[in-house]
Amino acid sequence: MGQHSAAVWDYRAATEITKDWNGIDQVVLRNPQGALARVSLHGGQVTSWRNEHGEELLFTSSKAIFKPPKAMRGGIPICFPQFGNCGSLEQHGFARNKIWAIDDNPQPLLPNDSNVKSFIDLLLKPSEEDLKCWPNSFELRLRVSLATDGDLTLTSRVRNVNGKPFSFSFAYHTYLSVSDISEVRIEGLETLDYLDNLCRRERFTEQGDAITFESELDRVYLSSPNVIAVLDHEKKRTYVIRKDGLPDAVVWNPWEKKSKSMADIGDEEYKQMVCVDGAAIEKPVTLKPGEEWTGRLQLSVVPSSFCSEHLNL
Ligand code: TA6
Repeated sequence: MGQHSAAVWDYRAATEITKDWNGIDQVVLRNPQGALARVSLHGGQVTSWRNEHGEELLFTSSKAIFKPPKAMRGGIPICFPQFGNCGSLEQHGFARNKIWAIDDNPQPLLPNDSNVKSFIDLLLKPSEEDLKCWPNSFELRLRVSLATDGDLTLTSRVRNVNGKPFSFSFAYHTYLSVSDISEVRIEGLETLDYLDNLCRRERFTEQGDAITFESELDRVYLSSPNVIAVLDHEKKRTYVIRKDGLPDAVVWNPWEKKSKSMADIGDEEYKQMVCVDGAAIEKPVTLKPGEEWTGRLQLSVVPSSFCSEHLNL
């Protein structure tokens, strides 16, 4: 019997660099089953994550402005070194509005990365302009990886490159694609305290046995568990968000009125999206010279039946 040669996975072919519609480099990651992720060097932003059937799992607004320096509305913008507009910088910080570089000195894969089939390492260092508005000597590295089972993992490392100590907040501003926001349930955030951005960031305690949506919702859940489930009723599938180094979770849907006031989202598109962001907001991260912080986010999709039986939320 002929020997079936074990197909050797070509990592380099699985990570392709192309140009996007603005002529900006983007990296396409693929796995053997046909799943795919796209990462733009504009902002280090994941702009697409598709399963092996080609279904898009991240929301992208049909009216997104794909023009620097504005971040594209959708995908996973990187919010650093500030979340929100409570500091001196632009809303959600400058990282998502800068052109990143491909890190030509990436860390090797680790033994527990055995199921990673394609990855890219990006690097953001402050420009002279950045140092004028945020005078801190940092390096921000982002690894985006796609695994055999289609899971998408983002690992960010912020290092204080021997400057004075500095503090920052951080969020993976994750726009998940959903069938109908009014039939979405989020599990794992029950009983937590949250800051309500619709009530001057006042602190409340979640009373519900899950988060559901009937109007605009904009909250930062504090000290949240590292596993959160976002159930899409119509598709009977659940996004499982696993995080590490990211104690808080932002949940946001603009609903109808806010959407109509935003130029870069369709009036009805709020129905097809929900933001659930792994974040470090309530207690900013402080790094002394030479110290490094790591924030990791893993996104999976499972049948909702699996979720309720196997995820002890
Ligand atoms: O909580 C999420 C949030 O801060 C909302 O208040 C809303 O502003 C959203 O982020 C979108 O922000 P962006 O700057 O991406 O338009």
